[in-house]
Amino acid sequence: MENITYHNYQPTTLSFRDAVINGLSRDSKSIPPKFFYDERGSKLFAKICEQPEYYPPLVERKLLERLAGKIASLTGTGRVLIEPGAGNAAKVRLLLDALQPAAFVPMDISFDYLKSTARELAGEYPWLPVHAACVDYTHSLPIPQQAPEGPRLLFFPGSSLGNFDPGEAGDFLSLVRNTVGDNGMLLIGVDTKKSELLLNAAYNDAAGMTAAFNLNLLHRMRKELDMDCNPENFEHRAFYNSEAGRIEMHLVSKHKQELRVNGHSFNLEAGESLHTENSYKYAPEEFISLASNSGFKEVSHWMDSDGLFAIYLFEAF
Ligand code: AVJ
Repeated sequence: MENITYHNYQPTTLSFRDAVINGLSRDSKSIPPKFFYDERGSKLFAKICEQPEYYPPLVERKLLERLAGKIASLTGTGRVLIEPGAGNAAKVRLLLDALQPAAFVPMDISFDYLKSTARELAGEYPWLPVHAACVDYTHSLPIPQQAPEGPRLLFFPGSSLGNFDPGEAGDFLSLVRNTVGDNGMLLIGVDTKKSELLLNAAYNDAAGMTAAFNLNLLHRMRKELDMDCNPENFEHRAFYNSEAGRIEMHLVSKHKQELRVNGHSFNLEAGESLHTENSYKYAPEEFISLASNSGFKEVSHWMDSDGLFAIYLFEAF
């Protein structure tokens, strides 16, 4: 018997429709990046992670492989391990043997994807209780009641935090601080500031996976909201905004066009864009100070020799 429970904390339908109507109504049109991740989008993201230009997954994986034992010596074993946005849970597999968690709580916005991940994990790690929670982690981090008591460790790899504006990032870290409690710890992977050339290449891979991922939003709008928006009428744009310290992704309208949804109609000029994602980059001192404002004290942090990516271990204070 598999040691696994599933929980759906998602309101009946995540309101993609409301978010699209809302986002298209603004002066600067935008759609939140969490809507990238339907099943097709999650698969495209996994493809991005295999592209040579998109350095974060490989660099982070090498760091985690090298550091698993060290990290376990600092956290101890037997914690309840929580991972918001676990996706295919590729990263956590590098830690499970060393960390020997009392249970694993993967969270994801896509219930189908989460279920298949949980099933695979439970098969590969028969000793590990898995309590899967379908949730939009930008709103809450619900821990299933079946999860054991005991000290918690929240794992947030992949620089997912970069999607939040710095203010929201602080709020999210405070939510994490509340969720892990007084003996809690946070292990987080965060992308660093670096050469614009490398950053721009990472979000404009030659195989076009990032473009396909970005354009998938339009497929979703067509399929789920019945909108007449042809992905061919848009192009992918991604660039580093050095002043803001972030990558921006946009879907740029190739021509003047009209988008209709639920009786609303929105005009897009040629060259006008839908802003679909920010991905903030942090220098270590910036990030440590951000975390300390949310009640986390640095235990240690590590980077690869080129300083491309950083992993931080924090404890609650
Ligand atoms: C999952 C938010 C960390 O910002 O690098 C990758 C998403 N978007 N390529 C990132 C993403 C385009 C990714 N995060």
